[in-house]
Amino acid sequence: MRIVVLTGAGISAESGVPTFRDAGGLWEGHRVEDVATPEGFERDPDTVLRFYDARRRAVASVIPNPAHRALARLEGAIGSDLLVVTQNVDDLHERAGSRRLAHMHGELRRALCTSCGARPREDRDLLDRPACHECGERMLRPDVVWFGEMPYELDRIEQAIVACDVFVSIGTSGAVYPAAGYVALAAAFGARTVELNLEPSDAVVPFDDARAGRASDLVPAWVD
Ligand code: BJW
Repeated sequence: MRIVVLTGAGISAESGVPTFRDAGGLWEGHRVEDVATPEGFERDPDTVLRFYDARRRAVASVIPNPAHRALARLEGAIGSDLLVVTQNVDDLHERAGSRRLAHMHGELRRALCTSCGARPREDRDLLDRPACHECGERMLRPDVVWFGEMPYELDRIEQAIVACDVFVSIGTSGAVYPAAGYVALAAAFGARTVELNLEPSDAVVPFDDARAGRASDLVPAWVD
């Protein structure tokens, strides 16, 4: 049975990573257009770099929770029949042991060189303007996908969705495209669709099975 799992901020919430759109969420104190658009970065790069440096350091201090670990166990059981597509820029899935993973909105622990396009692993604060390992320019930004930019690995993700038997959405509000459209794509190609979320999301089409609760309870129960 081929399974595609789409994860969002809700799966990392119980590890201590704030979600975006809940009260007190990540955008609190920031306008989305100031910190998560290319235009915001152009206007005020220091504010954006400070925001992402702080988040990268915060994520380094938290650990995967039972939901991340359950998905890693599922990969251990079914191997290449599973693809985890995450919208999250943290690395909690890989730290839990997942390897078949697509980071469609990029990764906080990587930088993107705006001069040569290199995407090096980068643990230094980007606000300090470190030089690119490839070309030496001091023009690094976080390797994350902002509004108006093209998400990563779309071909691989869509091929897996149209071929899957089960599509599972975990901890995402369904507010951001193209990820929000994946349940409709999966349903159109005959997959059974399942949602595991604190509360039912704003999905474009209803899920076949929607379970409400905390990811750290629902995901292990669904996997095991
Ligand atoms: C729990 C829980 C617990 C809490 N247990 N659950 C079509 C229509 C309209 C607009 C568009 C459209 N297509 C494109 C657009 C424009 C735009 C868009 O979607 N705008 C919307 C505002 C409508 N999209 C884009 O610009 C995208 N690019 C693009 O489309 O390129 C062109 C293209 C064309 C054709 C095909 C393909 C592409 C890029 C979007 C980039 C999003 N980037 C961000 C920031 C990343 C960097 C960073 O982290 O700062 O990604 S925005 C932010 O939202 C982040 C997230 O990955 C993303 C999704 O958020 P998520 O994960 O759903 O979090 P929340 O907070 O919204 O929800 C949390 C959920 O968890 C809630 O439901 C809670 O209930 C639940 N929860 N605790 C279980 N313990």
